[in-house]
Amino acid sequence: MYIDLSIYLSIYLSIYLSIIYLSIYLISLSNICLSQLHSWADSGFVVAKSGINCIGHICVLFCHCKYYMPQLGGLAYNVICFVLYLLQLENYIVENMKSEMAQIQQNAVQNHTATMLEIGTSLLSQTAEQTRKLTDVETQVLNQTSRLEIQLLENSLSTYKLEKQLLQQTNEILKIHEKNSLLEHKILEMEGKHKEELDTLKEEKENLQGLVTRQTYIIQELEKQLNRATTNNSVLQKQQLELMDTVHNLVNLCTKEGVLLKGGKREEEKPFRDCADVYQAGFNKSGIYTIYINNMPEPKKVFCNMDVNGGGWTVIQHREDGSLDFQRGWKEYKMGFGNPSGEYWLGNEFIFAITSQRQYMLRIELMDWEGNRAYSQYDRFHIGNEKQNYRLYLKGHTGTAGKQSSLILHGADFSTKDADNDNCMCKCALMLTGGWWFDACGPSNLNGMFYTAGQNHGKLNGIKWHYFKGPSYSLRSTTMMIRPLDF
Ligand SMILES: [Ca+2]
Repeated sequence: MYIDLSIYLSIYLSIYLSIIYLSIYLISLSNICLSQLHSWADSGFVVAKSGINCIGHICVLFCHCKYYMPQLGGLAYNVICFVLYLLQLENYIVENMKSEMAQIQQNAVQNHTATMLEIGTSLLSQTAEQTRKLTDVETQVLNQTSRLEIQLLENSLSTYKLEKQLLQQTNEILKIHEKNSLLEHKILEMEGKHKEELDTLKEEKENLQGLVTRQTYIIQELEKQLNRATTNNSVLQKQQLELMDTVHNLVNLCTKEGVLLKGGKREEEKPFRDCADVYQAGFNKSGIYTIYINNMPEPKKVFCNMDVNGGGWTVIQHREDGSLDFQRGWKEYKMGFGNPSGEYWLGNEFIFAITSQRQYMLRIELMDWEGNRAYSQYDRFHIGNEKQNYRLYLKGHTGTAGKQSSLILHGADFSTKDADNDNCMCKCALMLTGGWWFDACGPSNLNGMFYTAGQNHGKLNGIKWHYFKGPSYSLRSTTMMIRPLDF
């Protein structure tokens, strides 16, 4: 269809080009035959006028010009005829072409419409696709927006909660501050009260210290008075003892003379070194006897126990009623004090001298406030001299006053309130009273304070024999006595 159309168009163009060419040529001739042409035209001399309206005048012109321009010859005629033919052909073509062109145009319009419809459809489908995509995007955007809104809401909620918590914390902190203030106030009050109490206590302490000082002074005065009284008493007792001794010696003399008279012969008199000698001399009654200890310048009166465990015991310590003060110094414990008829301490110097004569054993008789009796016995006993602080030496413990020995078996020096020879950082003789072989301070002290019945419990400074009655029981009576091992 397009090819045919182009052919027609080319033909049509070539015809018009030829006509233009010829027109240019003939114009040159127009001046020659213009007048003739007009005259013929007026007379109606037109042969080829019908059907060739548009160029009828030109055809007539050329036909008539053959007469007036013979120089044109047969060629011009032929050309004109050919032109006429071409005109007729053109007319035919135009006629034919009208329907075909209409058809072509219609087809073209249909094609164009179809194309446009296709394009429209395509555009519509593309638009629909784009619309769908847009819808999707919009949906996504909406979803995203919703999520963001939800997150925003959640964040707002979290923020609200945090704010609430913050507020609560702030309130609690405020409360704590208030409590702290209250506590500080109370502490200050208490400090004030404590300070007042402390001041009061200090005052009381000072008062008490003053009282103690006064009491100590009074006690010292009383002690002095007591000492004076004791001295007086001792003098009287000494006189009494001397009288009794004299009487005793007289009795002994009478007895001996009686024995001699009875035996019919006189034995050479030997001085008694201890109560064992006395006993072996025939005196089997407990009482006071005079003995002559080796290396001692003067005789010594002692109490001889002739009853316990076969008799012959020289008593070196005895307590029974608390009538004698045992809180004494080194010199008194050295030389002894008290009365052999009652409570007394023989004296470390005498004990040393006796136990230096031969081997001795020691027996300790005890009685508690419930009337129970017990004893501790040692197979060996002697003490060192004064330079050795009258150190204690013991061996072989037996008896009923405890399975363990309450005297220090490994040895201990003698201590008094004015001679601290114990193994304690403290001064045992001052703390526990009396003179004794203290360790640190050890489980016994038979020279401690005498406590009466009912007062004897819970007394650490009493008459103590730990393995018999415990550490704080003060005993009722004690007797320490020695006898030769070979008695
Ligand atoms: Ca000490």
